[in-house]
Amino acid sequence: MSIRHAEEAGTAARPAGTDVPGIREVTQDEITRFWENGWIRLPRLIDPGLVNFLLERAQRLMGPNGDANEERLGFDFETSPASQSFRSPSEVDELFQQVVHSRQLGRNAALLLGRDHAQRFFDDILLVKLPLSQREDRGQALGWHQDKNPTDRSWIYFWIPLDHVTPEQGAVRYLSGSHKLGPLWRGGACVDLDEAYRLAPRLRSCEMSDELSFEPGDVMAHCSWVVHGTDANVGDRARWVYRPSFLPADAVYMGVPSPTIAERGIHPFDVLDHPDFPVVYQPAPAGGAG
Ligand SMILES: O=C(O)CCC(=O)C(=O)O
Ligand SMILES: [Fe+2]
Repeated sequence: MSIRHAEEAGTAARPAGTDVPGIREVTQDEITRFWENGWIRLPRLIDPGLVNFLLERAQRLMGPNGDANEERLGFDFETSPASQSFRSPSEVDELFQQVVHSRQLGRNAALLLGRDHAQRFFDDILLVKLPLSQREDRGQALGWHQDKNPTDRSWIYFWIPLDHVTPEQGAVRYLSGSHKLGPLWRGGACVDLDEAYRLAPRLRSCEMSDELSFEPGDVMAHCSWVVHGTDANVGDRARWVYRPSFLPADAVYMGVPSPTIAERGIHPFDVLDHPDFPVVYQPAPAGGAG
């Protein structure tokens, strides 16, 4: 069974670009809607059994309630007060590594971006939005923002709930179509909706996505420059989300301050050719099956 296979394989290091059982390909209809809106909900992209194994491993790293990990200063990003985070679980856990190094997530990134081109894995993070009632400093809304992108072309971000997520737990919401407006303000900077409309009046014409519920295995994908944010977790359970990111292998670093890139000796206008940003998907050679 695919689920057992994924867990058993969890101890063996495998080369980037290996297939992982239990991850499906995006459909043509999903690709079309993604490009219209800048985001897409992908029901059952991942086998729920595999997601459950990831949740168990996330809980080993962060505790059963997602609040027990000590912040590693200078390493875990300051995502507070919106969530408790654990950066780069794929560096310390083989199952996370297998999933983000899987050929399928890379290929899905290429398909969503609309160009059958090689893709790199960039980084990953666990984002646990704790109930506000329990931790006021780790469950607040995350303001409207575009993700920081230090390169010259769009990335793909997979927002992967590791457990059931309901609207009151603070799921991600998007301003549909806003990616077509390009970069609007400093990447990563979070603002309230009025300020977003003041900075970019055309955002008023972008419909806000509904707050959705998720079963384990359902995934959201979004591209660079789509404006998004989350509400607070006013529920009574922690919201577990895993968020890896991918970029085209030929994207070049534009020099936007990024310690993750610069400390690896990558200079402006270089591609991100480094073992920490492995190519996880290569298209089949011309003439081969795609
Ligand atoms: O859900 C979160 O905690 C963060 C969502 C977000 O901004 C993202 O995935 O880029
Ligand atoms: Fe974001």
